[in-house]
Amino acid sequence: MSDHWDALSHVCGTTLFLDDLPFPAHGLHLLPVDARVAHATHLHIDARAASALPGVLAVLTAADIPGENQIGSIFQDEPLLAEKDIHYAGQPLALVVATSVLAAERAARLVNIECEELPALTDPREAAKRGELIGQPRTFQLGQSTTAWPLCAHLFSGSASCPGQEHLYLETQGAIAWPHLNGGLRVFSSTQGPSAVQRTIARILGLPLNAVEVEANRLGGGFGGKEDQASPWAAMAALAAWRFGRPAKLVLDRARDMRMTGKRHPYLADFKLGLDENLRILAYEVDFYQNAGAAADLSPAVLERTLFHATGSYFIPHVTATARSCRTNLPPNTAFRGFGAPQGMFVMEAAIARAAESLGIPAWHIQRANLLEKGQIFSYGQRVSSSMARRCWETMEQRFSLKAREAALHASNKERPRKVKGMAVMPLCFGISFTKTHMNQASALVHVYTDGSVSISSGAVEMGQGVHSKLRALAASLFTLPLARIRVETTNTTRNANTSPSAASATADLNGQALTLACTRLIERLLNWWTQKCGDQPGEWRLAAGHICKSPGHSLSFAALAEMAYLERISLSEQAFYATPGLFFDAEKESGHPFAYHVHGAALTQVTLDTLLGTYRIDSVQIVHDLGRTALPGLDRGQIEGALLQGIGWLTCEDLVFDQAGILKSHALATYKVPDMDSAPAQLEIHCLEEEPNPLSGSKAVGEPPLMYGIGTYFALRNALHHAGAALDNAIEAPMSCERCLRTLHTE
Ligand code: LUZ
Ligand code: MOS
Repeated sequence: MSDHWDALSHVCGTTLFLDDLPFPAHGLHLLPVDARVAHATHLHIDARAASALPGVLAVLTAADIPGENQIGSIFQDEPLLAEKDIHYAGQPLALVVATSVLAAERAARLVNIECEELPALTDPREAAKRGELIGQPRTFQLGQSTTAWPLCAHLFSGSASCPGQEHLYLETQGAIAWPHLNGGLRVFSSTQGPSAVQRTIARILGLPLNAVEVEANRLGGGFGGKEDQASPWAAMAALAAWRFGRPAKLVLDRARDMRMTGKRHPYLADFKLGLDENLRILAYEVDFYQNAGAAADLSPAVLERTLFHATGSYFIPHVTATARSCRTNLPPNTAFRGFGAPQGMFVMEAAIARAAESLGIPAWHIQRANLLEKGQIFSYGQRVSSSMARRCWETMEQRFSLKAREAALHASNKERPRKVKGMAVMPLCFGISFTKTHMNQASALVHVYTDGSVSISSGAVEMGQGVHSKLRALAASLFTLPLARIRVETTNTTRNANTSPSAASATADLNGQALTLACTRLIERLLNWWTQKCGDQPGEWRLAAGHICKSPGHSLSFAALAEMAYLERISLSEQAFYATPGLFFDAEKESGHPFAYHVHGAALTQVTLDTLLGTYRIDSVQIVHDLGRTALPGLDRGQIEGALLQGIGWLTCEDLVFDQAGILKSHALATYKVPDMDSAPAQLEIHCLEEEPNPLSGSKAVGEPPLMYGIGTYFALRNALHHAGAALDNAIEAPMSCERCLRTLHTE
């Protein structure tokens, strides 16, 4: 059997995603009308012809919003429906409400949009020059880099850019809203953050939060794209349901989803790196330009995580890392697996690659000389609490014979000049916790029914990552019951209030801890009650194999216990709350202890590049990963494989292209190439280290960290280009598509 609870229903096609939920014949179908230009003013919407079509109830605009036309969470800078100005192509302008999808489509085409077009700003450097910044630039500093430069034997500088990325969750954005009793609403949303959706709807409709119930059932993927950006669609559905007193449904088709939603942030960066004669990095200065798009969304938080990861897996005594969030006329970029860390780590690796190329040595000589050691300090003041950076590296180096591989590669390249091999190591260090300290909280609600079966609710959203399977296994082990006796419920704001989104790789940690508390307290209550009832001493009864037992022969099934507890009016329910202890961050000093722990690892990647065609294949990715002790190795392996492939896609084939006017050109799967089986490494080896388990739960967070192993593929390709004698310059640009390889090989 698979570790994943939904595996069977996924394979059989019976899992209920949002679009599969029952929807009545009298329900309303919605379609947003979006901007086709990236920047404009004097917007005028003429919906007379559209509204006159049969089956069309209304074309709603900003003027129809009864509450506040505002969906911004960190900053209040984004309307649900445009008012006077258009800030990006794909921005929602109006909402067609119709009795069928077809009628809505017809009407949407008839909505006449007039506006005065303005020049679009797409380049973050240009935006920064014009003062188009979201929030203040931020600087993390350790030591004093200016004093270190004169001490460096080698200095390197350059620039790097890394691309955005389309989330491409299999299930597109969508929501269904139902009018509910006493003026309330029940909303089903494909969201990672039911409480975020609830807040947005309440604000748009001017309702108290308790009038809005939000439920997330199963998601066909989120990847961060539904952390904040599931909210507008749910707010639109709620607006229509509230206005017309009928159920209303909005599901984006793929084309609209691709052009209307924000993506991973593209970044530009300038760097300067100084090494001593032993390849120790003495100083690093880096300056990031984050392309935030047209509104803040989660950009300031993403920016912060970039700074937290700007030095990757290395200890650098003198660091000055500055980052600014630049407002442009692109769709507002948002959370995406890794949340700014991949960009920070990419630039660090770019600087090291640049140094290695100049010195004519393998980059791993520099990497290895600078790995984090226990007790050292990050630029944000937290101490390194683990020796896993070096442990993972050494295991990788020995297990996968790094030195021998390097030698074999050179031999092969001499022999076969057309098929050139390249290699790179990618060490990993990823901080676990929401960087906003207050978000590190969770709750769980547990019911035991009188037949001894168990129902669990928490803030954890199941989006395919398997968190419900993890919670289920956890409860089963605490209750010593078979999995079949445990049910994990949908995620619902009336059962778990004020929840953080399922994000930051922390969902299983946070909700698992709350669940452990709830189950433990409930079990203790039942044991204590029963022990007293029997007149026995505390500790004489314990729970094992679905029974409570005293000595052999003295046992009672959990089901019988539950039934008796009910008859004696003992509560069979428990709610618990968990907040990660020890976290703090002083934003004035840019210093503190933001992470519960770090996840480490090292990946060795080898590629073969066809120097005539620019095509390549990934021969192997071999990973040593700091996983801790896991109860569900299949699930965790699935996360590692999936994240790796997503990371490979980001920096190789996924080429997100906006033109100068801010129009998305790669707006369909015909033009936006996602990784497929041919992108997967021919050989994939994952070796997990258990020796430093998560002190709380055994296994360490695994959702995001392995994405960053994909960075190794980029640098392995660059290494192959280097060996092929291509003219590499100081500007290190991604993605490394076959097209870019070909151009790099053949420009003189
Ligand atoms: N979301 C968020 C995240 O709101 N804060 C974070 O720190 C974070 N980190 C990773 C992924 N999502
Ligand atoms: Mo996220 S990038 O929603 O963990």
